[in-house]
Amino acid sequence: MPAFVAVDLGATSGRVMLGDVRGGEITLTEVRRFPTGPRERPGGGLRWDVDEMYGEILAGLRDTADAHPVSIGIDSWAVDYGLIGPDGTLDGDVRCYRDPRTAGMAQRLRESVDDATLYRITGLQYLPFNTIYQLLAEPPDRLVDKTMLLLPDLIGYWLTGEQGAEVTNASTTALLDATTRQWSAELLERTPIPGTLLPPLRLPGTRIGEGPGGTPVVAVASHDTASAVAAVPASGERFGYISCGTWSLVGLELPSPVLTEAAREANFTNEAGIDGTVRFLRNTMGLWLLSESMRVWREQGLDMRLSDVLAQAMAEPAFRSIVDPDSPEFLPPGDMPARIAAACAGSGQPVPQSPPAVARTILESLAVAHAASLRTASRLSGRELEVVHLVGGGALNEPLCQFTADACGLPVLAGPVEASALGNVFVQARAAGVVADAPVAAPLARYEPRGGTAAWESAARRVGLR
Ligand code: LRH
Repeated sequence: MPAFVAVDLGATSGRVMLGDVRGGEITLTEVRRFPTGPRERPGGGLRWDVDEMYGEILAGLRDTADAHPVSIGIDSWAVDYGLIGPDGTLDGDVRCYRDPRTAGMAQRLRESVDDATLYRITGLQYLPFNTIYQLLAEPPDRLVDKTMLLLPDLIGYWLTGEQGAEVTNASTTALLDATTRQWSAELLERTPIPGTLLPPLRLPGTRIGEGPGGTPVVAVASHDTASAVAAVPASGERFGYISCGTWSLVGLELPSPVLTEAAREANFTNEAGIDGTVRFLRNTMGLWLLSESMRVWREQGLDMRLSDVLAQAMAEPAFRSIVDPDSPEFLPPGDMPARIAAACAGSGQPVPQSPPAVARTILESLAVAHAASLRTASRLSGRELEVVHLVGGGALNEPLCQFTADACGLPVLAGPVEASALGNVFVQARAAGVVADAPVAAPLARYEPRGGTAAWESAARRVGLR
């Protein structure tokens, strides 16, 4: 039975998984799990401990050796990178996208490239941490003589010695042309970012090189969201997806980018998917709001499990207070419950007074945002939706799945939970000629919409979500 190793790095935990393929079906086994979360370096900003992550990955790979894997693939969150110097070593830290160092960089870029031009070229939604803004925040001489490797490409380089940029993740940098899928010569000309920084592009399914024990390392859809969407068990075209974990990535799979002014104004992104597909989606802050709240409550001495907080949240009154999950103040780590309280007070709504009340606000607000993004995606693309696939860790959050079905007025099919790892294995197995079709995983659960969507739409209007 051929086996493939998926290294799947998330913003709170990383996993090394073994994917066995039998009769076209992929079964995943977790070999190793380790925490990844960003750390503050005193005076040096928020960064990822990539050395520790790499040690964990190597340990996980050693544990898979007995399965004699056909290949290894790596995916992770987008946009963050390491700089490799002329001597081939990592120069400095890999900074976390939640670091506020990019403040003011959008304005600086506008001096040479206006927003409409940037969108026409890249099709990328404005997010303050897009790689282009992170690079502009670097001292310019730091970029001279360097090669930028996005995180999965950096791990791939350490494993094989080969440098490159996998295209699904490269599309999140705002340096890739969404139409040609090449680095944009126009942007390189008009910004101080040196073209020499960007390594050659590679497509999902190409061999990167030889890894530990001679096992090939294969480029997968190395952006975790691209891998997750490749694993959405949908049939037909009329589906929306929510890749729900730290972030909720909410949108549609399309054959070509939507680069209209309306799409730009709605802040929709056109990220590159496998086989030339486009992920037309909007980022919503996601379960980060809840996990960061839980972290703060625990620090304050709360002794409750997430499942208890969620159960008690269901006993709280409906629609008491709604926030826009994408308000910029929710992006950095910190006292999330206090920020949510301030947002409620600031919009004249009752301030949630307990962890379950805050959790209720978060769950309803996320569902409101999910529905708003799907409605907008459908309007902008002209595609009608019949069903929503919610994949990733959020598929285990029953209240969120139910509220999302209610707010969208559409059935929600939840699962698979490990969608990124599944998509990762799928691309490797296809490259090896072992499978042909996208993985089909039985949904964990189906949530039918209850009642009409009017109350949800009015909640959305309260915070100006469209
Ligand atoms: C999800 C994700 C998302 C990006 C963000 C930085 O893990 O890759 O698609 O926008 O992290």
